Amino acid sequence: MRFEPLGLLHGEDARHALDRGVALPFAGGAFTLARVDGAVLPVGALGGEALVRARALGVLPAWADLPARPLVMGILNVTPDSFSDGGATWAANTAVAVGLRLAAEGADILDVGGESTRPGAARVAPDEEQARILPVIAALARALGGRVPISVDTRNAATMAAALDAGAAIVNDVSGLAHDGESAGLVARRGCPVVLMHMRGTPATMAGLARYGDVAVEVEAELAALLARAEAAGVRRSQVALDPGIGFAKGAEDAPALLRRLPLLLGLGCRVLVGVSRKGFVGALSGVAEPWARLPGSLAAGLFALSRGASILRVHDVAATVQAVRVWDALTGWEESPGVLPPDAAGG
Ligand code: HH2
Repeated sequence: MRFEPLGLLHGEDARHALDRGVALPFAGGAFTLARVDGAVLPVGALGGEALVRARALGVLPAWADLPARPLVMGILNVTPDSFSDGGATWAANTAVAVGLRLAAEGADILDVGGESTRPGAARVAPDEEQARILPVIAALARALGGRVPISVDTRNAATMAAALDAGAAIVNDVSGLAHDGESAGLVARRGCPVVLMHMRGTPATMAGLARYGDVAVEVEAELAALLARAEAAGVRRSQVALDPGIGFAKGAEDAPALLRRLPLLLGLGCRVLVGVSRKGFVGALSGVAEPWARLPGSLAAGLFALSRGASILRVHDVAATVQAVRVWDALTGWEESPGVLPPDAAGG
C-alpha cells in the first residue's frame, strides 16, 4: 500500500485540528487527509492498514543519537572540482579550519567528501579519495571530541571503513549502499547510522536517466527497494535516514515535484534528509546562474522541505541555515510534536 499524508498543519493549527479529532499527528505537526493508493480520504475515514500506517507517522524516528528537531548537516568538500564551491576547501588544513568554523556556526553533523558527484564528474580512485579525507576526518574528530558527529560522503566500502576508523560516525552514500557489493554488509557490522540517497546510474551517466512518469512515486519505490536491500544485508531501519537525491538523475521539474511530495517518503519509517543547497533547480527557479549566489533560494527550499517532513538539511551555508531553521522551528512549533521513537521502534 502507498500511503501519503496530505493537508499538513503546523503549530497552533495542528493542535486545534488534533483537539477536534480532524487530524492525526505527524512529526512536527498534524495531517488532515491522506492519499491511499491514489484515493484522497479524510483521516477519519482511514481504517485497517492505512490507519496503522497513519499512526506510525506521529513520531520522528530517532537517528544517530541526535536531537528530535530539524538538523543541519554542514558540507565539507575536500575536492578540487565541486560544483558549488569550485574547490574552495580543497587543501587539508583549509578543510579542517572550515570544518571547525561550521561546527562553531551550529552544524549538527559535518559531511566530509573527497569525490565530487556533480553530473559528469570523473571517478576518484578510493586511495586518492582516502588520502584527501582521512587526515581531515582524523583532525576534526580529535578537535571536536564527538561533540559534532562526522559523516563520510562516499560510495566505496573501503573508504567507509577507513573513515569510520579515523573517527567518522555516519556513512552518507549517494548510491544508497548499492554501488559497492561490500558496503551494506560493512554498515550492518559497524551498526553506524547511514544516509541512503536515491539516484539512477552514476554521476557520469545519471543525466540521461532522469525519465519519470510520476517522479515522487518512482523515487519512493526505488528508495524502498534500497532500504529492503540494506535490511537484507543486516542494516537496521533505525540506522537509516532517506534522501530523495535532489539533482541526481532528476530533471529541472523533478526537484520541485519531489519536494512538494516529500510526505510520501515518511511512510518508510525513517528520517528524511534533503540536499537542496545551491542546487541547479534553485538556479532555474530564481534565474541565478552562479551556485555560490543561491543562498536565499536555498534557504527558501530548505524551509519548504522542513514543512513537508524533511528533518535534516545538507547545506553549504551553515550559519545562515541554522538561523533560518531556528526561527522557522520556533514559529511552527516543532516542540509540540509528540516526541521521538526509541531506536528500533520505527520497525527496524
Ligand atoms: N549532494 C551532493 C553530494 N552528496 N549527499 C546526500 N545525502 N544528498 C545530497 O543531495 C548530496 C550528497 C552534491 O553536492 P556537493 O557536495 O556540494 O557537490 P559535489 O558533489 O560537486 O562535491
